Amino acid sequence: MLRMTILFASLLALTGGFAPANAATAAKQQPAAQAQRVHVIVIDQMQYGPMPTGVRAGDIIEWTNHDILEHSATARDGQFDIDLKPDTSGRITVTAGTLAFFCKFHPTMTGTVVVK
Ligand SMILES: [Cu+2]
Repeated sequence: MLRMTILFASLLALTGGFAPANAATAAKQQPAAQAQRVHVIVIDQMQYGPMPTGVRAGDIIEWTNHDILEHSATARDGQFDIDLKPDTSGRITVTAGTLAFFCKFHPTMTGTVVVK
């Protein structure tokens, strides 16, 4: 019986789980298989620091403002608008796509993160 279960699981893995029930199971198992990671973007001297790479859907992007001025992380597509007073942080959980953002107080501050 155990052997049959293992075989069945292997078949599911091979087929990629096309049936809705299998897809739901795979989706539930995903968070455990891929730990959620936090990617920090430091703001300093009127700039966003280096953009994180290797970001996956479900990860967290955190902006931390080390500057003496207030900044923001504002999505170009309007999905989020985080005000960041000096020495504060804000975070979002990302979905797949290209995350383009800027500072609404200083629009020359821009950043882009690719989420896979
Ligand atoms: Cu700013």
